[in-house]
Amino acid sequence: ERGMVVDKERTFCMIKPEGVARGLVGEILTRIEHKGYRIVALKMLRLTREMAEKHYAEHREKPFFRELVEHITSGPVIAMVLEGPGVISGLRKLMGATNPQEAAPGTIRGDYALETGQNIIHGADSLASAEREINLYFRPEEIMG
Ligand code: 3AN
Repeated sequence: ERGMVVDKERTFCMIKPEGVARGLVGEILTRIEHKGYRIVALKMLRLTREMAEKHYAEHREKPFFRELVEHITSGPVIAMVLEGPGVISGLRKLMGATNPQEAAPGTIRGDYALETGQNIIHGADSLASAEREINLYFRPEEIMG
């Protein structure tokens, strides 16, 4: 049934190194869980350069690509798969705007960040990105049904 499929929408989310270093993991997981999304996979890892370049492949030509890769590999991150109706766009709303100075109060970036390069959290921006990123970080058996 169609509704079932929509309820099972999944996205990829990452708490970036500065979020982990600043002790914001619990706060961020709380917001995600209180909203009603289900955490169906979660791990802490340190990205290799190779993984970071794959993750940010779409930004390869951007002037900040090098900085992005340096940053994301600078410390451990929390990688997650989240599930729930409309979770791809819903997570983006919880996160707030990419530039934290433009992110609304009440959003994660709006409440806890000031700089784009230190914006604490990543969320896939489309169904295609979500599928690609989930497969980059998790094997199917690591995701709880
Ligand atoms: P979002 O993370 O909101 O999807 P994207 O996909 O445009 O934003 O950018 C990916 C990451 O690249 C951002 N989270 C941010 O850390 C970094 N980034 C984006 N724009 C800039 C910029 N102008 N300068 C430095 N870093 C940037």
